[in-house]
Amino acid sequence: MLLKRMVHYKCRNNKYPFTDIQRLIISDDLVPWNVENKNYNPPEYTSKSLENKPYADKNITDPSFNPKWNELDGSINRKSHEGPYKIINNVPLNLRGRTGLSGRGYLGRWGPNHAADPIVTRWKVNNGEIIKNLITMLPILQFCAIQRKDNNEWAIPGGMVDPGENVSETLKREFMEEALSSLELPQDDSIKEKEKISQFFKQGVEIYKGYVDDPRNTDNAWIETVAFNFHDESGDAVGRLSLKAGDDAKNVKWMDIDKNLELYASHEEFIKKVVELRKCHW
Ligand code: RP5
Repeated sequence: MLLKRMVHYKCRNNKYPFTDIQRLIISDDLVPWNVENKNYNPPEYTSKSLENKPYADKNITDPSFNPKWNELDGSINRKSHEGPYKIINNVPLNLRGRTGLSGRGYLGRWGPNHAADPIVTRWKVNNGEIIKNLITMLPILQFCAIQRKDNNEWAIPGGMVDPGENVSETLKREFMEEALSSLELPQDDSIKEKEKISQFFKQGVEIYKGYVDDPRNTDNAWIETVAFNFHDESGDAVGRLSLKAGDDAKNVKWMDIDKNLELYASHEEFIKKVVELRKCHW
């Protein structure tokens, strides 16, 4: 069966984040690369802030830049979770199609930029009883949400996978940095707590793997993620820890899940998949 992929819209028809660069306006039908659009000539933008950054590729025209597209390139993973992507004139083409902007924007890598998203959940309780929604009569699930410092949007506390890093390590690390502010903890602090958290992060369920409709995506660079649900059924593991925003997060909280959620990038879509898995209120 052919899987219908979502059309991206958060990286289309708007200004590129924190710039005055307006993307070319592209209607839904003109998004796919295989639909001819002879006059397509989008503006180009690659942030100067990427120059000489250890996590960033060189300019595509730099003769010393010889990436192995669609492969594991040393410790840099240039493979997409969704199979091979096309290269035209030595530049990767966005998996979902046109975004109205060429270049790399703020993204470090040409092609896929790999992220990981830990969706940590617990039941909403009152005096030990799980609270149900009065209309659907289904239990209410909460997830640990952070408010991003860059644009104030609420999101899953995800982050980029470091070169050579195992995704399971990224999932735990990002949660600890953004939701528990682990970067501020003294090294020897609460060793028992850390052990408990490590155990908790061993029992995740994969929810989604692939393209993210992130506002930073361009025609030649995009974010992909692996999202895992880590559920604290009893609420005694991570569910009872005091959350503290850290690193790229300005706020953190347990957020009730329902269909009115408005989250960063494709994060609502990932939460919806957790709802199906946990059979809870939406
Ligand atoms: C989203 O951006 C991913 O789903 C992940 O949550 C996040 C990674 O970017 P940073 O938070 O590191 O900026 O597309």
